[in-house]
Order: sequence, then C-alpha cells, then structure tokens
Amino acid sequence: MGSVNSRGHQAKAQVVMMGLDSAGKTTLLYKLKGHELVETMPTVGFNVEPLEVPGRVSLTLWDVGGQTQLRASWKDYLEGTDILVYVLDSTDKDRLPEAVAGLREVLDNPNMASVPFLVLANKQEAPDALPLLDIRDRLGLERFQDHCWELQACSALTGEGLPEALQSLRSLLKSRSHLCLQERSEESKKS
Ligand code: G3D
Repeated sequence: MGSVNSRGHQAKAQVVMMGLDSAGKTTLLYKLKGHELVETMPTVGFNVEPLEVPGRVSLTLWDVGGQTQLRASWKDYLEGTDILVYVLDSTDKDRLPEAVAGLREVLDNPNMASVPFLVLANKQEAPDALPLLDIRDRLGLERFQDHCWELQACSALTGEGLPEALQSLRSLLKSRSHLCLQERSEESKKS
C-alpha cells in the first residue's frame, strides 16, 4: 500500500485508470494534466501507459476487455493499487454490459480487495449520453459493499466534471489512508 509511509508522511499514491478502449482514458489524462497532473512521462508498452507524475500520484492506464492475453498481464500489475479510476463511455450503450463486466472482473482481483474506486461516466456532453442515474442503475454499484466508491459524470472534451472528479479522487485517497492506518493499528493490537 503506498498512501502512507512508515514515518506517517504521504507517499506516492498508485492510481490505476481502466476502462474499455475508446472510453476516453487518454483524453481524460491529458485534460487532467492541464488541471494539476503535470509533466507526465508516458512509456508505452503492450497496451499499457505507465505515467509517473511528480509529487503524490502515479497514474497507470490500462484498457480492459478485448484480448485475454492483455487481460492476463494487467492483473499482475494491480498489486499496490490505492485507487481505481474506471472510465465509461456514456454514449456506448451497447458495450455498457461489457464495461460493467470488466469493472467486476477488476474488483474481483484479490489485489483490489477494499480498494476504493471512482467511476467516471465520460462523454456526458454528448446529446446521446445516458443520464447518470441510468448509468448508476445499470452498474449496480451497491453490490460492491466492501469498497468505498464514487460515481462522477464528466466530459474529457469540455472539462466539465473534472474538478469534481479530482475532488472525489482526493477524498477516496483520504479514505484509503484512514483505512490503511486503521488496518495497521488493528494489526499492531493483534501483535
Ligand atoms: P481510450 O484512451 O480510453 O482508448 P481515447 O480513449 O481517449 O483515445 O478517446 C476515444 C475517442 O473518444 C476519441 O475520439 C476521443 O476524442 C473521444 N472522447 C474522449 N473523451 C470524450 C468526451 O468527453 N466526449 C466526447 N464526445 N468524445 C470524447 P476519436 O474520434 O479520436 O476516436
């Protein structure tokens, strides 16, 4: 876990951004850079774009779905994840079930147990975008009782909803740190 180091200082948080291809992850990333995640250095390999952000957040992008070979490789990289950001294309009604299945599969990974997640319903500015409430119903997020989660509408194109998304990210990171401290104090009580 990377949120709080042994001296109690904030260490770099590992944020993993996932979603189906074309959900808008890359566009979102570059838009977010304009807000506060600056000077990223993309390294592209497989279908992965690890991006080291100076300061507090390290962001890694993955496409979920598609080739099972790639799926097998992202699973290996989930260890140490502090927050999952899952991006949905709100206009792609046909692939929403696939996107939901992808999210479930990611959260089923043992490394993701109790990892908080933020679902970004992207492309909300598009006239044919599903309303947030519909998306919420279809996702069935209530089933993920073991995770803190938030759902945020946004548009990587217009930037709408992105300040709120960053705020959600911050509060989920905070909840993750508290959880981590809680787990540590429970462990130390046991030992
Ligand atoms: P990915 O990284 O998840 O694969 P991309 O997705 O960021 O490459 O985006 C896929 C396509 O969706 C791009 O269009 C991009 O411009 C578009 N897109 C991303 N975010 C938004 C958004 O908020 N609203 C709308 N309307 N489109 C968006 P192209 O045409 O280049 O394939």
